[in-house]
Amino acid sequence: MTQFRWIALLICLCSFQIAQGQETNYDESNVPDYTLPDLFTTSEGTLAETTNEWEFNRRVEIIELFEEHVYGQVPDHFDSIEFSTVSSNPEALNGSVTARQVQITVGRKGKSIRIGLNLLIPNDVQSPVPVTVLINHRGPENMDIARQVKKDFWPAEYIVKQGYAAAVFDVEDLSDDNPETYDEDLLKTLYPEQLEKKSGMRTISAWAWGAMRVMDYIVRAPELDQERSVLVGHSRGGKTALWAGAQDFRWAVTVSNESGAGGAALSRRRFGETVQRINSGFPYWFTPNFNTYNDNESALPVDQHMLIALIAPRAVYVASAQEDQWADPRGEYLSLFHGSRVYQQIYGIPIFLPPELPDENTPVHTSHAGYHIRKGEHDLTLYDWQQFLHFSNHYFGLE
Ligand code: GTR
Repeated sequence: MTQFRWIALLICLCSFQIAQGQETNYDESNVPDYTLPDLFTTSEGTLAETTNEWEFNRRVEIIELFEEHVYGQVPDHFDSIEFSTVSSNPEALNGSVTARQVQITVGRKGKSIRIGLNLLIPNDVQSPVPVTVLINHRGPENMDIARQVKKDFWPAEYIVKQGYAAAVFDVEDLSDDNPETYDEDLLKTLYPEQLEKKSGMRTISAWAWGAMRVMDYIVRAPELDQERSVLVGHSRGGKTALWAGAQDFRWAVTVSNESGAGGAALSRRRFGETVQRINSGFPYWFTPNFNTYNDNESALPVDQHMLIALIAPRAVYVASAQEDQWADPRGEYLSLFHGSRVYQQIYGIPIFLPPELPDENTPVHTSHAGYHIRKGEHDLTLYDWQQFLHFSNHYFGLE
């Protein structure tokens, strides 16, 4: 082969790889120029300036855009919901905590699904107690109510010591994290019509739906304080937390830990995991319409800063990890930075976040928006939980 042919073949292979989305960009200088969709300008070109214009017009429109193009719908209709206590031990953790297992049964059109909820509620705190809920996608070892298995992913002892109830549910009760079986629970049982729609719900929306049913329990449990509720998700769970918190006003604080692509990270930066990579790796997470934006992010009518904005005026927390470049820490921070403009502009709540990514292990906490980038790798650690609760304590006036 001549030298020319070799070069031609190499160019061809490289462009094929790029077309296949195999190249991962970790170089800031390769981030393309991009313009984010304006938070406040509606598709008709009008500007949302007042709380009413934001809440009843632009905000509603943004939710519909996320449903249509990214996550699919989260249906809010069902026929029945029941809560039953499966077990209760008021003497857990040397008598300091009540351990309770709850079963949530939701029915529609004669069929039903069940969600298990594990709770550890501190006994010595004045009721109703603030509550954290973890969206768990890492299996039973991260939600052991008997505390035989203890992991920092759900550091229940620490959480209850801070005076919060620690609650956790398993995403697999809603939708398996599996391309073959993801539709077997919530989707096929309660909302089969969603599978027919191009903007139908898939796993992230199914898991967000589950978080909303957990909130249905919290508002009915007299010992839990919905007004001091904190929804926490890590990675795929973080994407879910943001999508649930964006829609469900009942959560007081929404926490995204290292949620990356399709979570807090700005899609248009194409840094680390891209829309194309996530859609090919996890085709069952997002609505089929999201594929339209594979290597075509600038055509998206939304970007992830708008998801953050939907949470206002309630509090939002975004966390990153320095070695987790796949999740694009800078893109996660910039989402918070741009999205949090809504607090000041619509609600008159000043948020002073620095324009550049904060230093490692140096949390930046404002009254309604918090951020930290932790040293180390992709994970949900005790350090992360400590920052979430420190921020929440401040937001709830607990310190
Ligand atoms: C990765 C995926 C990310 C993130 C992560 C996780 O494989 O690409 O989007 O969700 O998994 O959930 O830990």
